[in-house]
Amino acid sequence: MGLTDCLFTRTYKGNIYLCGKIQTMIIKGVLQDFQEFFKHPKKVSIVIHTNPDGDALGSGLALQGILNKLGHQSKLLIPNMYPSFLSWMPGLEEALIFEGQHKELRSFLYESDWVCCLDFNSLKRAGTMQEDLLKATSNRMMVDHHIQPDMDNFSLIYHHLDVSSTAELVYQLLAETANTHLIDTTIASALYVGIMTDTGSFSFALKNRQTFQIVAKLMQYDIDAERLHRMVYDTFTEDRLRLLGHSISNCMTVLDDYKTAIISLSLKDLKKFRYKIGDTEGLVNYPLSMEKINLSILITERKDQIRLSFRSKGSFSVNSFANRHFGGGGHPNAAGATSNLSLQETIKKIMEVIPMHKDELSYTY
Ligand SMILES: [Mn+2]
Repeated sequence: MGLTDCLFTRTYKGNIYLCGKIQTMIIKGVLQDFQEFFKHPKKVSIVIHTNPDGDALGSGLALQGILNKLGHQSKLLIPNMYPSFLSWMPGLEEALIFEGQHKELRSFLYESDWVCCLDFNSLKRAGTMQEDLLKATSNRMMVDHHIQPDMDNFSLIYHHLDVSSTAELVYQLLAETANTHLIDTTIASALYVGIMTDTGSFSFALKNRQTFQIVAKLMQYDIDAERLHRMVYDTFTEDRLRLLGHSISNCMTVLDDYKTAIISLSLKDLKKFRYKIGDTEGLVNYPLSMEKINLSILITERKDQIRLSFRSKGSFSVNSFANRHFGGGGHPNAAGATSNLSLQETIKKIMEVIPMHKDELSYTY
């Protein structure tokens, strides 16, 4: 089976297309709609989610690169600041950040013919930008891989659960619409960063061989994969590495009976290590490196709310867990939520709900 053999093959409920072989794919619109989108130059806002990660930024910058080559006028619009370990990504200097540049951002957004939402499944994930997105009269497209996409607020949807990342989907979409010839080293590098970061350097979310086939194709564009890895993962400040050490040594609780580890960080902890955006990125993954741990939870106190990150290995769905107890969501093995309780109350709630999942967490993986 080729890269794109199975798409646009079966009609389902009128305008919604579901792939016949891979039931986890949802496409709203027909191939021609997507082709037309690329073909006719227009003004396009590319919007990514709050607290943007490597996949959001990588897929956004790649799509922007392609659209601009096709004569579109496109800009990357971001709800809040990106982490410093991704700030080197080419093209980011031209992006507009809602927090700080909302006037300029709004004027571009409201004049746009299309808004492309990348790496998020519902407008609420755009946080502070949600209201403006709803007000803007532009057409909306979603390209995403998060569970249960909002079908109603988008006229075109390109969505697949069983892919590594949105970057992988952007590549697929370019292949479908015969635009891969426009990929260059910079665009390929951006897509590579998306796939690399959403798979934790090719260690999870690897559900199909297509991920590696696409990476192999990206390598044809002379990308420097080793350098890209170094730029993202080996650029810690001393404070960030010491915060990691502190988190594990002093702030982690291991619940052996529930195969769970919890790290909680107060504002005081963050301040002590001069926290900067991105400094806790990846921290939630460390407890899973313990042999018997199936669930890892990171609780971080922020000025206005508590942030929760959940990771699991094996069958325990953190998407369901985050949704049931905190109204959050994400993927089966990686999800997030927020809490309006205090840090202590949030920890207490977690300690209360974990025992409810004892049986589900008891497996050996
Ligand atoms: Mn993603």
